[in-house]
Amino acid sequence: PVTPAWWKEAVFYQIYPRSFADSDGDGIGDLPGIIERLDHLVDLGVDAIWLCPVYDSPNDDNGYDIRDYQAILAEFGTMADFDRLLAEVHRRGMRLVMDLVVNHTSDEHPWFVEALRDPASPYRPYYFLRPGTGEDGSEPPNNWTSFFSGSAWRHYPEHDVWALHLFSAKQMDLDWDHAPMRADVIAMVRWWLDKGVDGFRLDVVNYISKRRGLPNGNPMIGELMRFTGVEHYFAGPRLHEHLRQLRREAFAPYDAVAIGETPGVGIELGKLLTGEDRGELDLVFSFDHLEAPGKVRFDDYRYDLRHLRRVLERHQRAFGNRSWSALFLDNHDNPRMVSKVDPRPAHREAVAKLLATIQLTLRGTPFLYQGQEIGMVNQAFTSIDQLRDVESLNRYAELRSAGSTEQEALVGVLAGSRDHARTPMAWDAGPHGGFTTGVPWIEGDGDHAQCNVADSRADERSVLAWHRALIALRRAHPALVYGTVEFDRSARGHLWRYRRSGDDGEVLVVCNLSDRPRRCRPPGPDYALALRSVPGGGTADARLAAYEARVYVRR
Ligand code: ISL
Repeated sequence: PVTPAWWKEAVFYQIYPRSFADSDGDGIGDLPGIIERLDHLVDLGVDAIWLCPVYDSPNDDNGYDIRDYQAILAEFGTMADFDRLLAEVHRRGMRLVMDLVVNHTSDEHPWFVEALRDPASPYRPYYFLRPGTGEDGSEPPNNWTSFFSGSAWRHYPEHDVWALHLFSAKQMDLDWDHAPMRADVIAMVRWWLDKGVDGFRLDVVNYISKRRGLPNGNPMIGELMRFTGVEHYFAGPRLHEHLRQLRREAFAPYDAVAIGETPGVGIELGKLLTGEDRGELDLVFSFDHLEAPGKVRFDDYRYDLRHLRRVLERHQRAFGNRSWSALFLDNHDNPRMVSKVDPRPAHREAVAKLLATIQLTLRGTPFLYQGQEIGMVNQAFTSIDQLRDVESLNRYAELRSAGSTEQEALVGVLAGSRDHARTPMAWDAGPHGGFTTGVPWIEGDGDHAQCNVADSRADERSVLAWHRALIALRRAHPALVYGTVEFDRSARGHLWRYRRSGDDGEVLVVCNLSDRPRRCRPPGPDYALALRSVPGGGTADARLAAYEARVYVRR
């Protein structure tokens, strides 16, 4: 038996505001733009929105570098626009979850400005400001590296001090062991919850506790991506304690949902963080399924869906009834999964439908990312000038200074660039896909003529229609939320078959994970075919087309 909760039943939809809908023609998505498009989400059938950061920010990392937690980024609108958005979301019976970025702030946040300026400032201990090492202090305090290239330390020679930043040089890590800092964060979280937001997605929240003394990292660990130091903070000594305080003092009094973004925690720690008696998080995002073994995001390769099957089966078997997990394939930090699986346009729709089926019928809370519902794919970027993301640009510069040619450096960045997921949402076949009447902050490559919301709505066989049907099916069959999951051991390799069973009945899912047709004995007459992703053939058809998915309901 599973304890019921709205966030277990909900289908979430992630909005990346900068690229969703622009209402005023400045080329940048905004809050009024989101409001204008809310009915698309109602039509799709989603229950809740995760809104990426909309706070005041100098935008070094598109809002993940916050300057003021209690103000709205001017490009996105005003606090009045935000209040209207929240009211409009609630009026439609949906919920709104915001992004909480409290591992770090912008270097332009007043706390950091003060901390840097005045060594005696009460804000000094909010951050990791340390003297340099080496004879003249010209070496960083330790060997940790930034996720966005180079050392994790920024040197301020004029202040004779170094500041820790695990991400960009404008994203300064907060010291969670400092109680007054935690109290300020908790007050800020409560301020938003008082407004009525329904919860938060907590950015890299498993990184908040750093090992005291900040010892050097072992370069062998995290070697694949050259991240040195991770073992000292990816699940630091006081992580659970800090999460419990945040839960107790901020989330619990409002019954708000806490969704952790937790890169690298693995199954056991994921279970611990979401354990229902532990008072920490409700859901976690884990990332183990996103790359094939031995591969990293920047490798250019075809993703074999048998890997997805292996990881998800292991995860689903292990997670049990007392902890819960988020299910996602796309987000704003990753190239589009459809492109990774099979970049050939002829397979796009089938792959998009197959992925949707997996995501919406397995156990866990599905998070769709904008554009996924119409099958948006990666962009054919051809020049570094088209890229905007700080991670891509830093990596490119790093490769160039290590001796790569322009072409080599571009190739080294393209496959993994987060910008693939950040191109404008395609609303219609018009200029810039109806995203803006101006010049978009990042260009799309014209693909919106083939793939957009307006045309998809008019086509009952579209990827959009398939998402809508799956979401409706999920709503009609609680077994798809609370039921057990059982994987059919006789179906091997590319043929994936699993059952979701609950008090209300049973749903059977059959997937062909390959680009070749497969034979598959249809289930007996007890099962009615509810959905089939590839048109043609009858219920008893024993041949699955390339990437076909079918969903049967037991009579
Ligand atoms: O290892 C990583 C970097 O390549 C990732 O797992 C990284 O930790 C993760 O993508 C963190 O993402 C979140 O925090 C970042 C921000 O840039 C991302 O957009 C956000 O989702 C820093 O705030």
